[in-house]
Order: sequence, then structure tokens, then C-alpha cells
Amino acid sequence: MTHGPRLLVVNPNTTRSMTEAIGRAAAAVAAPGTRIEAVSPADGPPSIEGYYDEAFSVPGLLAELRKGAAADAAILACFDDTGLDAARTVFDGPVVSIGEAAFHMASLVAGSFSVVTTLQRSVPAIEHNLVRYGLAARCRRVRASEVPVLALEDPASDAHQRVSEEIARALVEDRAEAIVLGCAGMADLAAELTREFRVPVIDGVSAAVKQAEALIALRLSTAKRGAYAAPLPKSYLGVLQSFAPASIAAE
Ligand code: 5HY
Repeated sequence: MTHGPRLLVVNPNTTRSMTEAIGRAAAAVAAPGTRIEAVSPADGPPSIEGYYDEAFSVPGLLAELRKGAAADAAILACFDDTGLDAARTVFDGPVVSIGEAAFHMASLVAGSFSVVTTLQRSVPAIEHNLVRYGLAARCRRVRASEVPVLALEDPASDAHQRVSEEIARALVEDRAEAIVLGCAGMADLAAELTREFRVPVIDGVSAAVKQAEALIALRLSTAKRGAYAAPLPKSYLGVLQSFAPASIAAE
């Protein structure tokens, strides 16, 4: 069998069990022959909840992209689209992040959608991304289910119930026509929730896999002139020396 494209799926937090669940969700929708490699850094936060965690997850994310540079495309599996712009300056192939991918997919099937994410502190980053992607007008509201990221994989927690209750509120109060699940850890809930509410419930991991496959099939990749041009070679000091563009360029 001829090998299909290789997709590097990077979970920027350090929780292996979550990375494995993300890998399974990606493989479940990948085309026959597409190879999924799900990875996460050894260094950084176990979950990304807010700007501080986000800042410290980026070096690990960029290190994984460097190690996986041979892949045909990269998928960033954090709903805040953590490190997306920096990733596009250093990865040769297309880079698709699950937040942006889910918003575009929702816009293809509904006039409006609401997002249901984890904690309130994650809401502003998602709202900012919607504005910069030019999709804020399609989003009725970004809601928090107040479920911590890692509770999503704890079968003893009431995480699924709380996400479901927040979706029910979004459909009534926001008059949303579709729902976007606002965390990579919710990937395995989409099918069940779509059946429960009989509206499109979109998961970013599967949306990103299909968009990455489409970009590869169309031989499209990141424009490397302007904002996403390779970083200028220079040396970095201290603990981040190994991240210096100079050392990247030398590889
Ligand atoms: C995510 N955090 O998708 C985001 C969701 C959030 O560790 N994986 C994380 O709450 O911001």
C-alpha cells in the first residue's frame, strides 16, 4: 500500500493520556493511508488554562515541530490555537490549529454557532481569535462549562454532563444553530452530542485533520513571505539558546 500523507498532531500540554486520546480521534477521521503521529512535549504545563499556561507551552510545541519537521502537515491540538503564528514561521508544510479549523467548519454548515469551552479564563483568548480570523460575527457566544481540562478525561467527573448542560443553554439562550467544542479533550464527545441535540456539534481535532488533508491534496502550504517568513538568524541567550533561529537555520 502506498503511504499517504504524514500528519504531525501536537498536543502542546504534557499530559500523555490526553495526547493518546487526541491521536485516536484524529485517526478515526483520517483518510485511508494518512499516517497520524500524536506527540506532546516533555516540558511545560499538564493543561493549558489561560494566558500563563499558554505562554509556557509554546517552547515545547516548537521543539516538537522541529523534531517532526519531516511530516507533510502539522496540527496544533490546543483550542486557543497556542503558538500558531510562530509555528507557521518554522514549519515547512501547512499548519492547521483546531480552533481556527473548527470555526471554519462550523461556518460551512450553519449561519451561527456558539463555542463551549472549559474554564472562563479560556474565553478571552478564544474571543480574540474569532476577531482576528474575521469570524466573530458568526459566533453567538463563547461559553465556559467550568470543567477543568483534565477533568474531561476523568470518567468519575461530571464533565460530560456539564458540557451537555452548557450546550442546551447555548441552543436556547444564544439561538445557536451549531456548537463548537472548545477543547481538544472534548474530541470524543462530538458524535454523541450531535445525536443528543440533533445539531452539528463540531470538534476541532477532526476538522483540522480533514483540512490538513485537503491542503496537502491541493499542494497548498503557508505563504513564506511577510508575517510567516522564516525567523531571522540570531543567537538567543540563556536557557532558550537552543531555540535560537541561528541554531534552527544551521540544522
Ligand atoms: C486545549 N487547553 O484544547 C485547551 C482548552 C482550554 O490544555 N487543551 C488544553 O481550556 O483552553
